[in-house]
Amino acid sequence: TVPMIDLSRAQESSSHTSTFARDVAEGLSTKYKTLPSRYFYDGTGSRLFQQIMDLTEYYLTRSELEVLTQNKESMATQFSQGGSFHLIDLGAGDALKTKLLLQELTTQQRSFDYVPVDISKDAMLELSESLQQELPQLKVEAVVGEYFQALEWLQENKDGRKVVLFLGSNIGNFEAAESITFLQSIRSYLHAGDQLLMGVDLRKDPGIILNAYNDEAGITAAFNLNLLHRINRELGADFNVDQFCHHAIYNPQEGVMRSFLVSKQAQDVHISEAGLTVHFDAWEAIHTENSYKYSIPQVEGLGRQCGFAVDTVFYDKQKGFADVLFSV
Ligand code: AVJ
Repeated sequence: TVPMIDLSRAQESSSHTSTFARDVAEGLSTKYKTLPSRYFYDGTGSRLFQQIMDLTEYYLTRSELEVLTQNKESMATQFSQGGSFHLIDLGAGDALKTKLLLQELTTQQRSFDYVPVDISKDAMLELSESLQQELPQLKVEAVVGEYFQALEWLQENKDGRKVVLFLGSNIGNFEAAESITFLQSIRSYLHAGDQLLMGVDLRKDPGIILNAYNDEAGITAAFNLNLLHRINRELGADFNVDQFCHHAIYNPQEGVMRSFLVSKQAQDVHISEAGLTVHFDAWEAIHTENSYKYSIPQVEGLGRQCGFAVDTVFYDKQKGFADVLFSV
C-alpha cells in the first residue's frame, strides 16, 4: 500500500475541544457570522466538490484542464531543469489535473516523487489507490493535513529541490492579506531554483462567474449546506438545514464571489461540542466562502511581494484562467 502521513489527528489530541469546535464557536459568535471554508471538505463535501467540477456552469476545472493539456510538455520540462525534485501538490483532491502532469513527467522519464497534500483523508486514500493503479511505478507519499502543518512536515522530511503546485484557484479562498502570508510562508520553505505553479481564475464577465456558483442542479447549494450537516454530525449540533438557503453573489469591483448560508426564519441552534447556543434572526446570514478572481498584473504583484518571480504565464484559449509558473 501507499504510505500516508496523517497530521490532522496530531493537532486534535493536543486540546480538549477540537479546533473545529473552537473555529465554529468563534465564527458564530461575531456580529457578522462566518465559518471557515476549509471545513467544507469532509467525505461528503469532497464528493460534492467533485460533482461541482463536473458541472457545465463550473468552468474553472475545464479551463485549467485545457491549460494543462496544452502546456504539460513545457511545464514538465521547466520543472525538471534543475534535476530531480519533490512535486508537492497543495490541496490535491482527486488530482484530476495533476495526473496530466504526472503522466507527462513519467513519459519524459523525469526523476521525481509525488507528495499530494489535502485536508480530506478520504480524498488522499482514494487518490493513493487510483495512482497505484494508473501509475504503479510512481513514488507517492500522501499527507493529510492543513497547508501550514504540511509545509512544516515537508521542511523536516523532504530535502532537496521542490516544485509546489497550488492549482484550482485555491488561492481564491484567501483574503488579500492571507494570500500574502500564505505565499510568504511557502516561500520560506523553498530555496533558489525551487518553483511554484499556481492556478488563478481570472476576472471575466460577471454573469459567467455568478453562474458557476449558482448551478441549476443545486450541487453548489448542497456543498454549502453540507457544512451545517457536518457541524450536526461532528459537533452534536441541531441545525435545521432545511431552514437555511444558499446565496452567492459576485462583486466585480473587488473581484470576489462571496457565498452565504441564509437563515429563512428566526431560530436557535445548539452546538453541544462547542457548548454554545446560537441565535439567528430571520434572514441573517453566515458568510462561508470567498472565491477571489485575479488579473494577471495582480498575480504578478502578489508573487513579487512574496519573493517569487514569474517565469511563464500559461492561459486557456479564452484567457479566463491562468496557471502561473514562479521561481524563487
Ligand atoms: C476549490 C476553492 C477553488 O472557490 O471556486 C466551488 C470551491 N466553492 N464552488 C472555488 C467552490 C463553490 C472552489 N475552490
